[in-house]
Amino acid sequence: MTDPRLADLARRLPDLRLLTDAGDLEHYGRDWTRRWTPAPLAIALPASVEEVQGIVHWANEQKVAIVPSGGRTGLSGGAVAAHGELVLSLERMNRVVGFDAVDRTLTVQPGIVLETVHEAARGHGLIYPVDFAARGSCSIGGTIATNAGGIRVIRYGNTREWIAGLKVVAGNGELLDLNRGLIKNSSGYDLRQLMIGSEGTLGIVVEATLRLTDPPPASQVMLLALPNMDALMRVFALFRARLSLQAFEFFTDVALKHVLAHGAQRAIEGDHPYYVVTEFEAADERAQEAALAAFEQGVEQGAISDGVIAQSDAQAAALWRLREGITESLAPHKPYKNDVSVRIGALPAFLHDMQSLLGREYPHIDVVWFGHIGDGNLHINVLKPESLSDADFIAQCEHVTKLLADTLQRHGGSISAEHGIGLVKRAYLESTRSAAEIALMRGVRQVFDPNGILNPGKLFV
Ligand code: 2HG
Ligand code: ZN
Repeated sequence: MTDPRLADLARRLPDLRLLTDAGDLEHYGRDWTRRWTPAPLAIALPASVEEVQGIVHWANEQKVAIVPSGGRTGLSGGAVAAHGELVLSLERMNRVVGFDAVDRTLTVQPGIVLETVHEAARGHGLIYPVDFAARGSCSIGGTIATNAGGIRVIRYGNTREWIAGLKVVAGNGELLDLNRGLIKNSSGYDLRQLMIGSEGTLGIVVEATLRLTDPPPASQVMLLALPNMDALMRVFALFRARLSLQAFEFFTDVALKHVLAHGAQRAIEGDHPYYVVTEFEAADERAQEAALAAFEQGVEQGAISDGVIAQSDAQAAALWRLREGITESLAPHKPYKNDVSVRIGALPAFLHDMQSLLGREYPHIDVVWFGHIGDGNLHINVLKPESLSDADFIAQCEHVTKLLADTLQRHGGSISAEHGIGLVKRAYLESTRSAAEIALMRGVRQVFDPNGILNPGKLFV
């Protein structure tokens, strides 16, 4: 360790695994955003709460910034280390700590992968319902830091609903045991909830107690083709009124073009501008008849042009792939990502304004719309044309994002629905949160992390 600060850290925590090879710095210094060049000081891989605390104490004394790091699947730059920070990777703290059958909770370390949590819950005949495409690589700690949403929010809500307790090392080095699995706890500020979605700026989750629930009844998956954008909300209203929805997701023909080119199977012939993948509970014939009735009504109203219903698990997976494969299929095009939300009731007017804004600002650029329309959450990916340099493309997108943020503000929406603010959207925070709110948020950060060592530069400019 040539850096004296690292030598000091190694002296204090002799068993701490520290990496400084160029390949490791590059690997751990970035997340799924590819905009920043990774340049961390080193990577620390603690194996215990004591080591995490030791690192935080050291960082406070040495005034070294820490970037808490999970699966680094984030899309907002929240886990990027580009300015000599210490990356604190929680990947070695990845065990299930315990299951409580009476409370129906699973206690886990933060580095556990979401899919492993799903499997552990299923092993006890229950489910952990937060779910999305990055399930195989994202860590539970990261999902807590961003209050991750995903494809089942419409039925189960965000991560926030499923966290019964958190152990956290705050920025000042204190170990906090928050809420301890209680269902009812009316004893003042809920600091557990404050941690959720704080993007690693208040504390580092070192253990989480997750609520589990019963598996849903058998479900069915349908793919629908729609003739226009107005039909989206009409079909949503029809399906929601008749069915118990597990998911209601949409994408455009441009998104479809990319997933098909990336190996997914076409399920509906012909050209249609919009598609919906919906999953609904269909335990008995009544539910299946209700689905058919909703479908037929949609067709009669001219809101549905075509549709297929999965006849097997394999077919259901193939339909889901059309939606879940989008992010991966767009990655080679260096997309500029927006992750916005408005109230569902505000969606029709917002979609209308967005469509004209994006059509005007990006006349010759592929813009891919998809997302969790049933939650009022849209992902808008703008694809970089070959003719533009990275810098020019981002400058153009930043300009449009400002206009988009103004549009969102008019409709009472948010510049980040589920990905977080990170580095990517920090310049637009004030379009979503008032000056008074941001001042209070900064004050809260100051209390938990007086030296500003946790993820500085993220969330706030
Ligand atoms: C999804 O819903 C993810 O698939 C990723 O939130 C969205 O790539 C994106 O923009
Ligand atoms: Zn999403």
